Amino acid sequence: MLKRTLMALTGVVLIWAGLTGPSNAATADIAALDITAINYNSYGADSVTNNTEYVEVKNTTADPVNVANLLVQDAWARGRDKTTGCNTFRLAPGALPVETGATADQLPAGAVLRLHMGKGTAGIDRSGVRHVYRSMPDVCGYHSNVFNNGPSGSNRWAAWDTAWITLGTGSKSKGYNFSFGYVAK
Ligand SMILES: [Ca+2]
Ligand SMILES: [Ca+2]
Repeated sequence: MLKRTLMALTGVVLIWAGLTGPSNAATADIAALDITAINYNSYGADSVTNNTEYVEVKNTTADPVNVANLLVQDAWARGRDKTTGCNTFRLAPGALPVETGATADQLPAGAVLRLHMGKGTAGIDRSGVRHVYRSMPDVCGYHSNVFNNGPSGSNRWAAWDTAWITLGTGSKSKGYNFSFGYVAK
């Protein structure tokens, strides 16, 4: 009888841990992130060697947010539920550049992170913006540029697209028109 009671109590503890564990935290975390800018057009020719595209997110809360496994997709990837390959960027655990001594994967309160769908070296710039990169293959989008076109097929040259960010079970998106300029805010 005592053993059964202990087992029941253990079950209660495990359920409680599940309710307050990472999955719930991740849903709360996406609410803490806003898409603050999208560079949908590289200045100059759109090529695999000239690809400046990025999605910028900001932690708008007063607490750090764990951004490990943050996923970026365009409308084409989102519509096909693609989480790897073309037009996707999954931020690997440990890939976020952090200040010396800071906890891995934690985007500090108020901090800005740019996820570049192009070539580059991860780092924190003088303004404190975190930069991470995924070099997109030439076969993806238009010579590796994925945000300056529609989903695919007859829509390939559509003057619009949508950037999606997903963390855990929560997602946010921002649509824009590819009409003028280079960066949508
Ligand atoms: Ca261009
Ligand atoms: Ca696209």
